[in-house]
Amino acid sequence: MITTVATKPIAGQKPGTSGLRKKTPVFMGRHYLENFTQAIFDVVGAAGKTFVLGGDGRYFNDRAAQVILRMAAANGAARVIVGQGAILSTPAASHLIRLNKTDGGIIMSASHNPGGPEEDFGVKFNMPNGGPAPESVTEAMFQRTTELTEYRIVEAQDVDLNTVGRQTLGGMIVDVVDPVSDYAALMETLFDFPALRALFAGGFRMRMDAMCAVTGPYAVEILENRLGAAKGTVTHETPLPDFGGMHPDPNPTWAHELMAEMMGDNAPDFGAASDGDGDRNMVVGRGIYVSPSDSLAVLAANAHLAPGYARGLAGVARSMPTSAAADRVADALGIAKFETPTGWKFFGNLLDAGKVTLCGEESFGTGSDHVREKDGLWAVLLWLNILAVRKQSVAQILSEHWAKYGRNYYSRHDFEAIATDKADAMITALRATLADLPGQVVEGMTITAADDFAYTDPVDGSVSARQGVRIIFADSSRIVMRLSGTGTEGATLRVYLERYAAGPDGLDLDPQEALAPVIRAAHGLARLTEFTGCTAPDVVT
Ligand code: VG1
Ligand code: CO
Repeated sequence: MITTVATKPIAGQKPGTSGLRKKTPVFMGRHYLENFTQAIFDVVGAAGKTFVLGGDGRYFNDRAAQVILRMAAANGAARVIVGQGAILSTPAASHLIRLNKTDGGIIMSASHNPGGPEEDFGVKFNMPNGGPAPESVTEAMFQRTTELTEYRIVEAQDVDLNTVGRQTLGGMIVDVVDPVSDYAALMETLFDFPALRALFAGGFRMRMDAMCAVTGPYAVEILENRLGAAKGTVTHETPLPDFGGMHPDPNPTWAHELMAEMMGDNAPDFGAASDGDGDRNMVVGRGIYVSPSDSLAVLAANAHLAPGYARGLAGVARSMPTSAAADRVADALGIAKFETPTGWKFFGNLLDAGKVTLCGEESFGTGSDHVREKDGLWAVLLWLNILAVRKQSVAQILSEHWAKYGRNYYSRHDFEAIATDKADAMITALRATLADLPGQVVEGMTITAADDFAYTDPVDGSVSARQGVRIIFADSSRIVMRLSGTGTEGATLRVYLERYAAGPDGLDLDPQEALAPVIRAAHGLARLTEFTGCTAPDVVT
């Protein structure tokens, strides 16, 4: 029985960098999830359509899935494919959307933000290509939330999401599928599994920290069951509603257990971690951390060693704040390179048009045209494939890479939970100075350009303005500043810092030391402490 429920618009249902993210109690509030879900279906249309549904298993994931299913049925959807237990990693959801040629999907996740009754929850819509909805679509959804007067929902018992198989809800088919098997099969088509099995059989040791989030079951199946990595290679492998209290953000600060092991005596050959929804990855060698920007560059330079990329790459795209290390590889390979705003949704058109094969972001995101999301485990497998072929350590691969291309020293400093008005005031003041910056000398470095990044999509011509302030120096050092679009509390200021060393000397410095003048210049130019009261970053990556 379909019920039409009267509702009123709820303020602030504006999707950010990657969907709508709020504190869980907000999402659990009266009509909050229902209004946003109705806005999604009103914009994309549900009648007769097939969608994918799943999430990272965080608190409220299971309840939200039941609500979304009942609303899909009430809005006339023909079929929903759901991961068992309402679980799907973000890349696996993207794959299922594409594999089944569906009309899109709804992913429940707040990604790297902590989960639990007092933590974060999120919902986003992905398009039939498997990628996050573009700004035009998320903006239409937001507009719709401001004018809603009712939503539709079927009154029914919960669907049994624990059992794989077909059921019906109202007139709608619900197919509960194993969340891992199709994804694992896709990975087998891209990477040399026999070579990886031989690598592990030869004694190669790895640690994968799933951080009590969604990657656990995927990593256990692929690394331990299919590739023969030792049992226990994957730690924190059971997804928990509160991620076991962990902050599932794979960076040196939050994945500190992994870092300690990789920097310690008896470290394994290779380490990796992933985030809440499985789309991010951190890669660590024995005794050496790989910055995400360098990881993208190394993957681009070596991807042809894996069967799925043996034909070579069409091009490489990176988000604007990501270092230019990947550009140097693209230039050397003679392939196209693109610079997009932050957020995976901007890669979708380039991937669909076949202009790029690999994409990456400094925020621990790498992926390729195999899906339309970044993909943590994919990146880990590509690294493993490269290690298996080159038979070198991560440290050797990095040092050879820097010797060939030079090194883009890189770091991101995050200043969290700043009062929004203070952060806005700082950025506004900084914007006002941009026109006067070129020609100025700061910390001995001459500024050659300063702007607020605007992007014109080369495929559909859409324009996205104000995507981050950048200040570029004559020696190709660079400062970028922008405010996060995924947080749920106050503002997070991200300061991205880069400095290039051509080598052969000076390739082995501590990045924070190498970047010291750039860091000082950033604080001075933005009058960071004066505006925000912050002196030191909360997270350094
Ligand atoms: C952050 C990252 C961005 C990433 C986004 C979603 O956005 O900087 O690179 O695409 O998170 O990743 P922001 O606006 O907070 O800087 V995830 O793993 O949260 O889906
Ligand atoms: Co994520």
